[in-house]
Amino acid sequence: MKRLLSVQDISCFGKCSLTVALPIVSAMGVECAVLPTAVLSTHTGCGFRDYTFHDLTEDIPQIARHWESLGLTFDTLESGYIGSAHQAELVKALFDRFGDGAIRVIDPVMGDGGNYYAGFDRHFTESMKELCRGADVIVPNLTEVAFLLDMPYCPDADEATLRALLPRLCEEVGCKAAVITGARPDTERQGAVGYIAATGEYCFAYNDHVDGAYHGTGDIFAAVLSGSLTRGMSLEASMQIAVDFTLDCIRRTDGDDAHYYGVRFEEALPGLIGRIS
Ligand code: PXL
Repeated sequence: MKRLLSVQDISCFGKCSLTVALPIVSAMGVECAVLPTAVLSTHTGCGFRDYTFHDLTEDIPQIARHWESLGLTFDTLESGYIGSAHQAELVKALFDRFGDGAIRVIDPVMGDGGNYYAGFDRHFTESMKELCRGADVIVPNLTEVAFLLDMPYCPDADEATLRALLPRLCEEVGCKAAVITGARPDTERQGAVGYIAATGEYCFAYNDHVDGAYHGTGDIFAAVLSGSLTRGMSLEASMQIAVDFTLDCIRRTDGDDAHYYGVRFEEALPGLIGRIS
């Protein structure tokens, strides 16, 4: 069995980061180890206020030391929400320590809808860029692309624009491949566009567009992509599985106002298991 390490926060309520990565990666038949970067009572979006935030930065080197003493290795290293610039440096060191032969997937979680999430700024972007350097795949949304490339947010970037941005991302960030999520080639479709720097190959994965904002879907996309890559699927095949699963989660949540904080991904898991087995 392959083993993946997921490094991101645990938002106790709200269905994002580790509370989606762990069940999704496990459902895909990949062993999922976790390194929580912080414990929050809820995530920081969807109008949640007064949430608790317990930072676990100081635990990271101790956990790494213990794992090293056990001789643990990972097939894939995945990171998502990172709480601070200092924490990004420690995660980078951790990935360097356990990176031998591992696929590194970095979701540079910083914002959405053109805005930073609470607590992030331009200074943090520089640290996130540093963490992305050397990654096998980075998975930014269009907001994060704007921050990484220090350019205006283009929510309606067409395919030609996205094609131009992808090699720039690989070059400026120093990663081997980039996948931009939330791509809208036209009004009907939505999905992801990718680029592999070594070969100059472009990858496309689209499905139907559904209006609205759905919290946690970036984390879900990254978890499925990481799980599929770990299982040895190509980047394009992994992107398509991730796009289709994310859409399935959105469709099941569309119109359910009680689920304003996250998607009903649990009901979509059997379909994901069927698809990969
Ligand atoms: O889904 C991204 C994410 C992860 N973790 C925390 C967040 C967010 C987005 O708001 O607040 C704590």
